[in-house]
Amino acid sequence: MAILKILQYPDERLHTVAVPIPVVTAATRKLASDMAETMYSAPGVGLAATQVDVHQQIIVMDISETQDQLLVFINPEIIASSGESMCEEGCLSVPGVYEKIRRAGHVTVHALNTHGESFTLEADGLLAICIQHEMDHLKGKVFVEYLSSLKQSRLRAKLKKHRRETM
Ligand code: K1U
Ligand code: ZN
Repeated sequence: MAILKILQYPDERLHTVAVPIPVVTAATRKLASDMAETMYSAPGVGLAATQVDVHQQIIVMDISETQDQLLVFINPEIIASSGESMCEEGCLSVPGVYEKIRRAGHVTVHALNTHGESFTLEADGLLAICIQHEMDHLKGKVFVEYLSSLKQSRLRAKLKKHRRETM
C-alpha cells in the first residue's frame, strides 16, 4: 500500500472531470487500497481519486468511529435524492476550512464494488453528505465553489498568504 499526495485547492487539476472505469481490475483494487490508506492517514472520512490526481470515477469512504467500515464506490451514480440538509463540511484538499453547504438529505447511489459487482445503497446523514461531496470531486467541483464569490476570493487570498508564509 502507499500514501498518495493530496492535491491542494486551488490546484487546477482538482477541476478535471473523471472518466468511468470500463473494467475493474487488480490495478483498480490497488488504487482503492492506496486511496483508503491515504484517507485513514490524513485523517479523513472520504477521498475521491481526483484528489490524488487520478481522473477515474472511484471514491473511498469510511464514516465509522472504528475505521473498519470501508466503502468503495466505482462509477457511482445518484439515482434518487430527496430532502434537504445544511451541514458543515471539510475537505482534505482545503485544510482548515469548514463551511455549511446545502445538499440533499437522502440519496440512493448505484455503483460497482472492487469485484466489479453492482450495488445500490440508500444513505442519509453524514454518509449522504460525504457521497455528494466526493461525487462533486469526480465532476471537478470543490465544496468551496458553492460559497459566494466574495467568500471564495477571500479564501483564495487567505490560502495564498498561508502558503507564502509556510514556504
Ligand atoms: O473529500 C475530502 O476531502 C474528505 C472530507 C469528506 C467530508 C467530510 C465532512 C463533510 C463532507 C465531506 C473529509 O474527510 S474532511 C476531514 C473530516 O471530516 C474528518 C477528519 C478527521 C476525523 C473525522 C472527520
Ligand atoms: Zn473534499
